[in-house]
Amino acid sequence: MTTSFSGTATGRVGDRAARKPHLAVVGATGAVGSVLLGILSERADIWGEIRLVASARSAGRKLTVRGEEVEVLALSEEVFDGIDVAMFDVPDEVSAQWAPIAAAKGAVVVDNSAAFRLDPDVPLVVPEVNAHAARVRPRGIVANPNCTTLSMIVALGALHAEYGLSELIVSSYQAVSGAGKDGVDTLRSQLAAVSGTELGTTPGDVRRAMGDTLGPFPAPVALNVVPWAGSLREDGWSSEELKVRDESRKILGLPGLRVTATCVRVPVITTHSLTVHARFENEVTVAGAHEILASAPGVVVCDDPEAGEFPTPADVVGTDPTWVGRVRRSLDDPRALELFVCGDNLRKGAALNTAQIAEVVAGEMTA
Ligand code: 2RA
Repeated sequence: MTTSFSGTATGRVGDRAARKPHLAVVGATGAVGSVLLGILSERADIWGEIRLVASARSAGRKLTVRGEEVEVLALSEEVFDGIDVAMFDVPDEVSAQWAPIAAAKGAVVVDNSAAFRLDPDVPLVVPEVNAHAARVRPRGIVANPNCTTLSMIVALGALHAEYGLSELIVSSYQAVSGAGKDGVDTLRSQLAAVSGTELGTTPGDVRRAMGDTLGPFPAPVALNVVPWAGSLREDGWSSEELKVRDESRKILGLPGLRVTATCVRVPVITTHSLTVHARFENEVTVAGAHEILASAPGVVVCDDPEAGEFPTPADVVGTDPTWVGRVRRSLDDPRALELFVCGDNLRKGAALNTAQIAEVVAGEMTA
């Protein structure tokens, strides 16, 4: 069956509680959008109409959600008629223009761009950590954090609730799908080019072989690690590193939290990994940390190095939780833990968290 803009969604606040909320997915044809449609099809079906929206270029395509083919509509003011919740996964400038329009038409926007994350009138929400924040949204917009922050923050939120976080030192090992389809295509073609060769044994040989096929990366990513993600900011920091700092502070409600991040791209398709040095107000134990993490919603502990058990992106990809392993108390600091954390950057790092926020908002509407 094919459905399209039905025009049946007439109600606003008055009849919301009596029916399922209507959802728009803006950016439905993108990499995160397609994961989102899969997630919407897997999770409890709380939505009335699901309307799919994209740029005019993609309008008319048919995508499957909840087992039904739905025609993609071009982004316009009218596509928000009757919509209660609008998920946006589009470039920052598109969100900056269109999220306020959707909100003015009465939809609560859940936005996965960086356009509103640090706006004091926009909550930045990870439901396992600060679901309450989604209730206060002066602009009618709730922001979804960046995938790098999201890949670690559920575990850190649980530890913070018990021990009181005072400092984070983070290194990321970021998958190429964080840089979109171009990132994935670039790694796949570079891997094909290096396969079966002796490349990677003399200075610059991989770079010379790749020529100008670096895609969105400043150096070859196959057979390499690249200490860069995002764009250049003051004093040599990258935008990605500042996001880890600013977003962690806002989500945890710790504006003075000391945070240092170094963001690195690695030849992994999907799933970001991070090493985290987390310092707390109180002394920590590994057994205590294991207990906290094992009972935290959305966290899986995988930590038995003797048996070779720790999370790796190749094992974690396609799953929903934040996976934590290599939990150690710092040798020189009884208040600090060392962790290795993995999370699928397209699922919890983007689409899943967006869907979870939207479910919190929908729950309010139907309560
Ligand atoms: C990246 N975190 O991995 C970015 C995507 N939002 O490049």
